[in-house]
Amino acid sequence: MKKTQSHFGRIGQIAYDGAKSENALAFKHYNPDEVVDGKTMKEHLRFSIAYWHSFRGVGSDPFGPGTIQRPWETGKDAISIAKTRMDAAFEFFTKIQSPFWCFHDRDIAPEGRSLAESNKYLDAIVAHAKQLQKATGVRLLWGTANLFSNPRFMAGASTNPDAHVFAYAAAQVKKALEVTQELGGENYVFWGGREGYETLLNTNLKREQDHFAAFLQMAVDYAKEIGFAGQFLIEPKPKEPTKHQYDFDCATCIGFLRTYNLHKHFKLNIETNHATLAGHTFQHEIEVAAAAGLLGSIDANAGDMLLGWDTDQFNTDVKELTLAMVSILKAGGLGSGGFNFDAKLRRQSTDLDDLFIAHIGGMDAYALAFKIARRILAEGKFEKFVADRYSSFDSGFGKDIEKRKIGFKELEKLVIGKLGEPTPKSGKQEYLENLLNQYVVNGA
Ligand code: XUL
Ligand code: CO
Repeated sequence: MKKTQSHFGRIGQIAYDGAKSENALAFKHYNPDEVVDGKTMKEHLRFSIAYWHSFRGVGSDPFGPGTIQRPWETGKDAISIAKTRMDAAFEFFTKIQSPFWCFHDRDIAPEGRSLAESNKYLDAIVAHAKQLQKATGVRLLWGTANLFSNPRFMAGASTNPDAHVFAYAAAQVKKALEVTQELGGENYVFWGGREGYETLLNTNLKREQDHFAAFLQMAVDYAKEIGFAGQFLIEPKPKEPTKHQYDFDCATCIGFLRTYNLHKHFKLNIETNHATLAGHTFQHEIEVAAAAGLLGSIDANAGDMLLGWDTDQFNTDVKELTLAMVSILKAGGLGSGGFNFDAKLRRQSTDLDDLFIAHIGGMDAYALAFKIARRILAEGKFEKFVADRYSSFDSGFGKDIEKRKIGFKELEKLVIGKLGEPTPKSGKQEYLENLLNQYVVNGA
């Protein structure tokens, strides 16, 4: 990044200004350098910026073209525009104090007329990204391949009925893995773009799922061959673009990975709006992944409860995020994962400021939720309530059930004998909801 050139005019580095600040361009809760338990907030939260939304998104929707124009989108050819855009991106990552970024291969470099030409373009931009990473200290949380935009992938990539398309997708992921490794990527994501179907009238579901598993195994094998040590992540989503996506939700992915003996090589990248599209809460998906030991990373966003599609909004719902943070912290954190803002500006948010304001809001909401969640866990009220609720399994016949030492016959004898009818015990839902509200209102 040339020190002299700023793509963001008067906007400097965003600073922490405290909870009472009225400055729209300051953090109110995210203090990147604040040390909590021996680690800075920056290290705890591992925020990441999504290149596709923040630097390729223009606000287009099915009813109209883009509304957002960026001053850096000029240059003599596609490669030089891509480089200038990337300079602007790294300036933004630095100014917003995000330690990580994420990309799809085709976000950062233009697609060529052949795969060889696309790879050449990608190499040129990756070399540029490597310099920028070195100059700024910003790291790559994950890389991925876009296997859904080009018309060749209209019927899917690894689940395409045409083996030729499968081969193309394999070649593209091979390269995407190599460049992710080149940039020190800590993870590699598989979001199932068009891996699903529109109608079963033309689909062999079993064969497609077998092919999908074969594809993932090839990725595992190739990563081993080249010594890529990053974590593989699958990102569940129930629908959109296809009517039915194979990676429907966390539970479906866990079943799929275990069926094909891939679970040792993958974890899950949970996106809030994908959880809600599947009819789940964000926290539910985190708990399901954590219970299977597969909690990997988060695509941090929100949907709109009144709309049935993936609106990818910035999440400012502190209560929802507090619940998510409690579950994440209880599970031991995200490891090599992080919170990636897979979120875009609304179509009418056309100012350059809006890009900062949106990320500030998201970062602040996660930071506040993180602190509230830590207080909740330190005080242990919910955990104690839940532990007491299950305490009948801590001793006696309850313990024998958990230890698998007892069966139907013994339990029948107990019920007919000394146990009789169970006494009802309140679940105290309203009490717990009120308690949660108190934590959220009182804040950090
Ligand atoms: C699509 C989505 C993707 C993945 C990466 O809904 O979330 O951007 O995160 O391919
Ligand atoms: Co995503």
